[in-house]
Amino acid sequence: MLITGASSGIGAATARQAAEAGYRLVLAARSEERLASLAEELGGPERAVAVRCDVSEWEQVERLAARALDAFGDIDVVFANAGFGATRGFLEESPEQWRSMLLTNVLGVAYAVRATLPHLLERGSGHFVITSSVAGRRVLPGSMYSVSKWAVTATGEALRQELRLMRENTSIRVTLIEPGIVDTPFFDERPGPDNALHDDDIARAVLYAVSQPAHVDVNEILIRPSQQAG
Ligand code: NJP
Repeated sequence: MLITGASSGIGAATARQAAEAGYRLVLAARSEERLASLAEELGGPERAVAVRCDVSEWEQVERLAARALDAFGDIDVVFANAGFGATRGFLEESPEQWRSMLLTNVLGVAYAVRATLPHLLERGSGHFVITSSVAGRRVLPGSMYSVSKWAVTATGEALRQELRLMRENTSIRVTLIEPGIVDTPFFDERPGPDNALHDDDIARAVLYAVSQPAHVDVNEILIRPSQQAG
């Protein structure tokens, strides 16, 4: 399982649960030290490799896919999960922050698909799991983050339709994960474990999707903490 955004939060929790389930892992993010210590925790190079990768840079994502194939010879699951947010408001943040967020959240997902799709098509099967958001299902006021996540939701569905309608592939599955508020370093001021989902709650949803029988394609999982209304 190749995971982007594996250095913390949802990606790291999913790496731990996937390791428990027997997956060998390729962990990608920009924070090399955190990735390296997670890879070590999960069993070292035989079980988990850490690859520094900025998903907004095509060459780095291409190299990531190559490293994954070098390490393990095969990719079963691509979890395109890296992403970050922005303060709401069209006069907040900066044009550069928006650019960086859109490159990471939107193009980063498309690059991960592009870099690994040839391999999955060649082997004929596999699973793309993509982290969108509740904000990718409903529009939030002043939210460029929500704009980015609508594009991510569209990417998952466009990919699924391409596989079925253009490539006549019925074995590669596509799952969009759409979390509500999760208590992770995504937030500068974290909501706290009592007011939000935990990273492990989302990891369980990922493991649920990838452990279904081959004929079951779980397309979307929208998952809110019980307290969350909108
Ligand atoms: O947040 P966090 P989450 N290239 O900050 C990485 C979505 N989501 O686990 O590069 C490569 O702990 C970053 O690593 P680093 C959210 O939009 C969340 O909550 O070392 N990697 C880290 O590993 C995102 O898509 C909530 O800084 C890059 C990871 O991304 C996903 O869940 C709600 C990168 C972020 O981990 C995981 O976020 C929701 C880059 N350019 C959706 N930029 C929520 N927490 O409430 C960042 O609906 N990363």
